[in-house]
Amino acid sequence: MLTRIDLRTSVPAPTELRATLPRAGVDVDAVLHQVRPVVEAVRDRGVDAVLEFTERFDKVRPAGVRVPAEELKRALDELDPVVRDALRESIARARRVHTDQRRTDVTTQVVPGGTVTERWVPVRRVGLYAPGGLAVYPSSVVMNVVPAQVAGVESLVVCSPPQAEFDGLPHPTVLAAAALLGVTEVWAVGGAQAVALLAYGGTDTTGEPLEAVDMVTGPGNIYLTAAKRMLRGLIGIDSEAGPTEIAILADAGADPVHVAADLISQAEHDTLAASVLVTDSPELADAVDAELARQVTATKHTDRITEALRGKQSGCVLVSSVDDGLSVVDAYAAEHLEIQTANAREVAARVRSAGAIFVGPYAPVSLGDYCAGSNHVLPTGGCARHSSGLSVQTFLRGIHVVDYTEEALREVAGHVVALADAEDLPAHGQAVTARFRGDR
Ligand code: HSO
Ligand code: ZN
Repeated sequence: MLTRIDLRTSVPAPTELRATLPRAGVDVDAVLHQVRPVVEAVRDRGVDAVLEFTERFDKVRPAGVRVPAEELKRALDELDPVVRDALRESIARARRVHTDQRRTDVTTQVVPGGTVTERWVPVRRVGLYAPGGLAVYPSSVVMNVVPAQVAGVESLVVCSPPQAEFDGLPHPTVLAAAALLGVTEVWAVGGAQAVALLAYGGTDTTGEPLEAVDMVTGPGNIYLTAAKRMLRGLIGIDSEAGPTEIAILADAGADPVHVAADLISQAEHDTLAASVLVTDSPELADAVDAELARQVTATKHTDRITEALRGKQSGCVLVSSVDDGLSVVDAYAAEHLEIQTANAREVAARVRSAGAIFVGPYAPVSLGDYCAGSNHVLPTGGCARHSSGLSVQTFLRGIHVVDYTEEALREVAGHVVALADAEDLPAHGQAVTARFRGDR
């Protein structure tokens, strides 16, 4: 079922290796021309334009953008208690992990009388996006809201696309998750128009203001991602999210039933989702293929999963050792990486690039999707080489506060002047010496 790539004789150097490995070719730039008119219309005509695009893309015209408070309450009241308890557990575990990510201000005494303090200040207002599409994502509401709340963000709005099936409201479980988290502001808007409205703000059909935000986070489709790329700068964004990915580094001791189940679990998201097995055992590769064939027909979303597993973004990479496997998974830099080898903890400790690492036989990616306590908004498309997933840090800015006494400045003045002169920026030096004119 998975296309094989045989690297048993040699593993190329990282750059070439990256080009060899399977990956979805998602071209965000190619849709920018479609997204630009949407963004500009929302900038110029506000909510009128938003509702037109919503009608066109989501096939429903909500009465307004902001979801009334009674709808949030109703969604929570009507939520299946089993799901409510599960969401509560997910929130509690995520809060535990994210609380430990909080930063404390650090003051460094650089010289006597001269200090630099790094002061951590939360972004004031953020927009958090939970996608619609093929599935419903209340868990993504949790994963966005928890780090923002723990960071101390003072004002946040959750956005999710309106559903025709629910009279133009976002999915009720998304609303219920927001309510459970104590979120009071939810907008029924999705796609590029959501990012544009978050960036520019507007006025709702009720006359109420829809306040612009400083930052937008959360995964979405390619149009939402294109809008984030376009508006970055005016607003902050997290890393751009592409289709979800799972890579599994497994040896002969791994259980093919579990490996196949985990590959299938992420293929379930999207026909473009990537499932990649890296193994030094051709026997395991065969057994996983057989299991995939068996399990795919026995699960609900067979068509979508089959297309994802057969797509050029998925595959099985054969290597001659776990060490070589590590080179492969580092070059690939998966959003999610499972280590199902002997000494999984030691192998995992040697990984340099992945959005999140799942260690051993009892840490499947779907645990992390919902209830591990870790965050599931993670870098895709190889961005794990340079970026991390969503965390409290995402919503904080480290401001350097510089505090020097007269003496401390006088003592370093000569060096500032020398560097300013070396850069042919003498006025920089003069700004320092102006303070010590009387000295000369
Ligand atoms: N695996 C997805 C997150 C998710 N899975 C939400 C289920 N619901 C991207 O990390
Ligand atoms: Zn998932």
